[in-house]
Amino acid sequence: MNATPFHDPGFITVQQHILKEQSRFPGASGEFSWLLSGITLAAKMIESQVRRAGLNDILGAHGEINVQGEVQQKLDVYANHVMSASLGVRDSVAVIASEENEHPTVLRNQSPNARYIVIFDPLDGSSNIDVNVSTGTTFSIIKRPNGVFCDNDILRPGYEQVAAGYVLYGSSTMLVYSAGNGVHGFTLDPAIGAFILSHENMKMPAQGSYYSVNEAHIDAMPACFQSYINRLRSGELGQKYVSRYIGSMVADFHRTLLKGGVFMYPPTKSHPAGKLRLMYEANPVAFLAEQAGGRATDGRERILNKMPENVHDRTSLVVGGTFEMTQFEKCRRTERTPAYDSPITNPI
Ligand code: AHM
Ligand code: MG
Repeated sequence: MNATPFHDPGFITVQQHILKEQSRFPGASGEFSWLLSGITLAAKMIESQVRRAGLNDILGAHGEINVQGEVQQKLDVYANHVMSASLGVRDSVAVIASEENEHPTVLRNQSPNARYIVIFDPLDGSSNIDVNVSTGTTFSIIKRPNGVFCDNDILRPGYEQVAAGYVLYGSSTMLVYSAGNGVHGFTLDPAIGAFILSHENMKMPAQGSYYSVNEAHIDAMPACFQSYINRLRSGELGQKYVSRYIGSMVADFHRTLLKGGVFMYPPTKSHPAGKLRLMYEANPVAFLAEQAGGRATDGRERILNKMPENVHDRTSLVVGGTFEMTQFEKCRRTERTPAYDSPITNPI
C-alpha cells in the first residue's frame, strides 16, 4: 500500500529557516528558534495594529476606547509592550532593553538557560505613523556573560552580536535577519500569517545610484560630510547620484540593502554625536550591512567596534556599498574639520 504522498508546500517559513540556522550554534537545542519566534510573534501583533493606525484614531475618538473595548495606547507603547511580553516568556532571554525603557529589564538572573540579551527599538520612526509612512522594529541579540548580570554587562560592541535584524512595516511587512551566516528576508503572507522566505542570502550591490540623508542639516555637518554629499550629487564620482530620504531608518536602510548606494545620519550641531541609537539602531543595521557585503562607520571607526557607555548612546552612521563607503573614506581623509576631527584609528 502506498503511503500518503507528501506535498512539499514549495516555500520556507522563517521558523523552518531559523531551525536550520540554529544547528550552527552548538548546544542551542531549540532555544534560539524559540527566542526568534518571540520576535516574529510580536512583529505580527505590531503589524496588525500598524495596518489599523488610521482606523484606530477614528474608532478611538470617543473616550479613547477601541473596538475591542481596550483603552487606546500609542503604537510605540503598544509595540514595546508586545515585544517585552513575547520575549519575556522565553526561557532563553535573560535581559531585555528597549528604546522605550530607561534601564534594561533583568528577567532571569540565575538561570543557566537564560543565555541571551535582546536589545530593541519596538517602533522606530513612529512619528511617520500619522502620515502613513513606513516604520520598523529593530533588534540586536548578544550572549549574556556568565554569572549574575549587572547593568553594565549589556555594554558590548556590535561585533559580539549573535543575530540582528529588523521588521519593516511597508507596502508589505518584511523580516530581515542575520545570525552571522548571510542576510535573509521573509515577507509576511497575510493570508496564512506566516513569514515566507522571499529574499535568500541578500547582497548589497557594490555600487548604487541613491544617496539618503536629511540634507536640511547639511550646513550643520562636519566638512567631510558636506564635501561627500556634494561629490555624490555633482557627478564627480562617475555618476550623479539621486536623492531618496524617507526619514524612517529601517525603510531607508532596506532600500540601501536592496539597491545599494549610501544611507547616512551625520553628526550635526544639534546632535554632535549623531541622532541614531548605537545599540538597537546602528548595530543591527551595521551587522546586516557587513553580512551583505557592505560597510558601516560612524565617520571615525567601524560601527561594530564601538564600545557603548550607555544602552541609549547615540552615534552618527554612514552605511552602504563598498564603492560609496570607499569614496566616503577618501573624503574623510582629505576634508578635515578641526572641531570634529580626532585621530582615525580604525576608520571602517
Ligand atoms: P525615533 O527613534 O525617535 O523614531 O527616531 C529615529 C528616526 C530614524 O528612523 C530616522 O532615520 C531618523 O529618526 C530621522 O530623523 P530626521 O527627522 O532628523 O531626519
Ligand atoms: Mg528609534
